[in-house]
Amino acid sequence: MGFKDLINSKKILSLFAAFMLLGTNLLMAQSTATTIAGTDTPEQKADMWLGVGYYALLLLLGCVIVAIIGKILKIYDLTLQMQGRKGLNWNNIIGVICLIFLVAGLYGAYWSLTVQGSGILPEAASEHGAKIDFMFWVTSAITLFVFFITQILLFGFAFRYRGSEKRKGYYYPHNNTIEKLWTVIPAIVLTILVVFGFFTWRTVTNVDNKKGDINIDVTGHQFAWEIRYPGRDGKLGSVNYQLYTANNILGVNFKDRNSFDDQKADTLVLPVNRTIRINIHAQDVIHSFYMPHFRVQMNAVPGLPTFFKFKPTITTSEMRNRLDDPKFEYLLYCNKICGGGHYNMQKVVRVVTEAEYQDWIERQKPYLSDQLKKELKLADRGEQNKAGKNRIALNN
Ligand SMILES: [Cu+2]
Repeated sequence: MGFKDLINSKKILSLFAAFMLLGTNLLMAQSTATTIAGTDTPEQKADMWLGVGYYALLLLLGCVIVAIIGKILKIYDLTLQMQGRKGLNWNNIIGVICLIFLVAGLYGAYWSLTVQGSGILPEAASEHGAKIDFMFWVTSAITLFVFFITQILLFGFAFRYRGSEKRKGYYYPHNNTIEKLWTVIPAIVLTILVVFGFFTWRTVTNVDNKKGDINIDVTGHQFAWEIRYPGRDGKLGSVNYQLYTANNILGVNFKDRNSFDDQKADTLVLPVNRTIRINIHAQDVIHSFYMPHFRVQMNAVPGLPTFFKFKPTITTSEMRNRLDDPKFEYLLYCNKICGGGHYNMQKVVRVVTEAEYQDWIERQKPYLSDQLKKELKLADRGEQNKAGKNRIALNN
């Protein structure tokens, strides 16, 4: 096989594509980690692509080296045969390669578990989070067990029973009992996992509305989250996208009395051990409201308000002590790649004591700003402005 054939080979090309993807992914992850503040300079981008090129070339080099070693072995084999000697034992070579692959692969899996695994989230900071974590660990334990057993059997058998002239293959085409076992056991395990997940999700999402729950509206748009608290009455005023203006970017309806005392906030501050209901909205594309430390995630869909109820159980300062990290903050992310500035949709979430919460909420500004008050008076005078406004709303 010449170099041209090597390049034309579909296998090599698909391997190359997979490697490119992996390399790009890895480098993009690294570059967002270092440029989280939104300073992705052209030099950094150039660096990233240089890195991708480097890994791609490295793969090509690796393929060429493997091909050359293969060729050398083949030539050596042919020379031996031409001299009338016994050629290389390819069955042994392939068997040993399988064994090396098994050991290297299992070590790779172990390395990934310890290195990437050490970046796992700290304990869940919400009441339902513990249930989600339990489910995660059960699923991981089962799948890891199956993974190790199947890989050892697969490559171990390929090595142990590699072709040999001394041995004759045992013809064993079918066994109904084994077929039944490997169909029924995975089916039972998967059913248990799915039913387990279904009931856990039900307990997380089927929560009654109770008095004293805190209702907060969070609206995603490209590229930020807007937060609205309900004010003293504990009720959020209704919203309508047609009421959108530059001063009323959430389209809050001020014909609804509940809106009058609504407040806007820059940080999501939550009192510990109170049930929080986050009403999730989106104004342009689908975003995803994601707070990993609380095991909370829900899509924000334009035109379809969703919600998530949960109870934070560990304050920020308590978590800082537990992790021995004085700079630790809970974070709210967007978990849908919603556009160029997606990485910037990050907000600090602070869990505080009830007293601290009361003190903080007192200091938040009303949503109904002075400019908005002026604007609303204008709107009252001329109903004919409404059509123009709607056009603005629709364009946004
Ligand atoms: Cu987003």
